[in-house]
Amino acid sequence: MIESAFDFRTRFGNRYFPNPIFTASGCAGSGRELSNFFDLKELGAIVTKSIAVKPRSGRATPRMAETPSGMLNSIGLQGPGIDQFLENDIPWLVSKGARIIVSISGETVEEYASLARRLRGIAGLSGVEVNISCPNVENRGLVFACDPIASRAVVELVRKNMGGDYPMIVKLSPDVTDIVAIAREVVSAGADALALINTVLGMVIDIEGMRPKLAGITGGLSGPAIRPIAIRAIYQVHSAMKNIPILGMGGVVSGRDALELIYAGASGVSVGTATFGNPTAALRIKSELEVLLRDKNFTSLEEAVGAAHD
Ligand code: RRO
Repeated sequence: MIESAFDFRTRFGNRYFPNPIFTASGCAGSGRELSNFFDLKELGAIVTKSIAVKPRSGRATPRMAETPSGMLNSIGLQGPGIDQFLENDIPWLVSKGARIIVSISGETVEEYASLARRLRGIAGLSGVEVNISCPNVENRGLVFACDPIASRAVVELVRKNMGGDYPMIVKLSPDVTDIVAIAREVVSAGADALALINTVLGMVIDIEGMRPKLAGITGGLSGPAIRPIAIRAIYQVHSAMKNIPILGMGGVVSGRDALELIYAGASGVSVGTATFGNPTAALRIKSELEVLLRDKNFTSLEEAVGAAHD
């Protein structure tokens, strides 16, 4: 049987990706473990765990808890710091032929600026995710994405220091009253695209111990429990700015889930928590999505983006 032509590509800023299924930052490190299961080139891109200026050991344990249809984490940006990351992880990912989106996170606007300077002109990158929405910082006042002025300051400085070689995708928090207002602010400050959504702030109490289950007390909720929140955020932002690409994430475990995010307005879909249960989840979701789109007679992914809107 001859397969009909189908264009599965997606675009963020000035880059094309062969398909829209990416890893979600924080759920696959820099891809080393996943590469034991499949060729990283098969995915649209690998989005690395958010990297900070200095090495960080993260928050105290326990820092993960299972919840109904979800998972709570309070990792606290554990990682090797930008120097080690650029020395070890980027060359390794380049050697695997993966398309790489580096996620960065800082505690001050100056830290974001310095991370952006380090990424300027690095060969082999396909984009930078500016994570301004980590829920697991000691001081909630440091969740830049909850404040339009702080969000703008970070995005403007990253753009200025990073230059325009690769797309800047800014990751927002659903824990705000008006996500469209924050989205407008970061886009006018220079973001090429948006990543929606980071985890939702949550908490679990151990009724035997009568204490919070996480040492960090609160954590970020992910998994299918938050999918309707992701759909809502993507739909609202896509309604307001149709030509800004959205990388959607939040509880995607099947091709049908990915299609739901795409119909809401996502141009790409990251798979995160599902990977913990099955390391090949993203690859399966990619095939399921392609079959679904073809069955529904789409000739390209692009035609399906935002299809749930008028
Ligand atoms: O490292 C974390 O605790 C973390 C980060 Br940076 C983030 O963006 N979202 C999340 O749920 N956890």
